[in-house]
Amino acid sequence: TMTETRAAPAGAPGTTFDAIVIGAGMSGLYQLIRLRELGLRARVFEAGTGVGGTWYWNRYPGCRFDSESYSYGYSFDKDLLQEWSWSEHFAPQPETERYLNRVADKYDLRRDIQFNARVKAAEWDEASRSWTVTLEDGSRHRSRFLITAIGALSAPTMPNFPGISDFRGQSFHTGLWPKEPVDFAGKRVAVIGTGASGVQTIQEVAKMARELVVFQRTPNWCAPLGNGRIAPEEMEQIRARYDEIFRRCEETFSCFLHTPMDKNTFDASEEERNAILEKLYNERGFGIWVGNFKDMLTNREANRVISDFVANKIRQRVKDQKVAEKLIPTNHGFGTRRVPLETNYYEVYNQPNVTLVDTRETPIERITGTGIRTSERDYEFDIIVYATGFDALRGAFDRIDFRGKDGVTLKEMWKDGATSLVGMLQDGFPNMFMLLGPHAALGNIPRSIEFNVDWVTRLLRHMQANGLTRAEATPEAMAKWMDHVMEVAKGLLSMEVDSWMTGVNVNVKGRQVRRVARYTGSAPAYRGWADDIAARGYAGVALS
Ligand code: N01
Repeated sequence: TMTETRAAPAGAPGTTFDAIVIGAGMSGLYQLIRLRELGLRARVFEAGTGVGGTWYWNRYPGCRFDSESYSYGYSFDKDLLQEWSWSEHFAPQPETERYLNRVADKYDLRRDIQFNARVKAAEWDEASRSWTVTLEDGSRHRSRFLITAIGALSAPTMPNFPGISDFRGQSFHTGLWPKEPVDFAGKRVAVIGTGASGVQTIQEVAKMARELVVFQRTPNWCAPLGNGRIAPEEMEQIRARYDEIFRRCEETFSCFLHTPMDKNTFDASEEERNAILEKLYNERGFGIWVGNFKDMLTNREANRVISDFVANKIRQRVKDQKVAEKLIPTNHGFGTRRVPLETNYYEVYNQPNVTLVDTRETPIERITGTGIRTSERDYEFDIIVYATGFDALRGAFDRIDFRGKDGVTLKEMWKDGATSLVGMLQDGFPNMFMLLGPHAALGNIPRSIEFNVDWVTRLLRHMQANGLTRAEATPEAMAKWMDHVMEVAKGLLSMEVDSWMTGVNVNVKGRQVRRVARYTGSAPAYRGWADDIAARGYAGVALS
């Protein structure tokens, strides 16, 4: 019965499993379901106390999807799709966390998940062809296969200001938000950072705080989310269209419902162009970014057209033109960094209780016991919110001491930047499979997760069927894939810009010179590469 299995010791020290999965977010949960289907003894180690990954840790006010809810959920279970209702076109975090808990319940997943279990190290042993995983509590666990489900944006980073621990008020990083509600009413609040997390936070906190000061270093190009509630009848219609919705996601460049138009910017007359941009700006979701003219992110002149269009929108929406100009990016074009989607974000700066501080003009010098000191003055706060982002793409890998063949560490292997074979394998690290590893397709992430999990599952099934116990990417296949990763990034305006997408987080490290941090090709091209490897009997993966 359920009670008996729940009562079983969760990974008694020294237990041996067929597969260990690190992380119980969207990747880890789905992988566990598939591992069970293969009849494998699997154990998931999760640092948090609940399932959900991103949707467990990021509980800041305003946190929600930027992908349409119904394109974001799992697609593998038709019953689940029919049973679940999304309340909004872009569901808020509590709903997504409930959804993932529902999945965990439906499949009785928790009995194979050990919570409060942060993985510290993982070491390959060639003789036994197995991994030894060490948790922070010192316990060690062995398994044939090691699957990392640790996320691409999961290692939060703090700024390097002095005095952070001196602050006597409350302070929070958006990506490590407490479970207990934070009361902003009547409080003086600072938000540092204006990426997607900062923008979502600012919109909400501005409604509650007595005083809100936003510390912005680099403005981002934001565009309207166009959210709305989904009435029950509309949800019925969506449910009836799920096959079509997921087929669409499979065809598009980044697995969103939106994809670039088959048209260049200057193919359209100025009048036509403005009409198209106006429509995209007022539409729901990422259309303005990933559903725009197809040359917008490669042709500098085309990019100027859309940048000017959005700059004018900001000028129209913000009353004080000095503030408006501060909110308009000047060092990068529209869409060359991740576009935060917003609901009345710009209007927040028209409120009397909200101030914008440009930290390029007046840099933050330190955090004090009572607030923040800039080069200009001291500010007093009750709450400081750090919306300062993540050590993206590989930060979660760097936190774990991975040791592969001959004791080589993954850090050493990646000292000039991460490498991979289709984002999932790394030579020197046999039987380790990365879900959403470096160079996996990102975009609408769950679509990529499902593809990665299915690909790994298929490889495991192939190994089972053929009595194989060891899989390792070949250096030749790795080199070929990495050439492709470099090749597709050529000519992209986004490659000229510092952001987590180019692997830059100035609190941690600067730009990689020799390698590309993220796969910038299309999701169909990515899947094509990975499927081709499988179709050719795992060419490029040495199996024995
Ligand atoms: O992180 P970010 P994020 N002094 O790196 C600033 C996904 N996401 O958590 O640009 C001053 O984008 C930093 O300034 P600058 C989404 O993919 C999705 O917001 O480096 N400022 C920047 O403004 C997103 O792209 C959703 O100059 C400092 C901010 O902090 C990704 O996660 C919602 C600083 C960091 O922005 C990351 O977003 C939220 C310093 N020392 C996030 N250090 C949804 O779709 C950093 N900053 C639901």
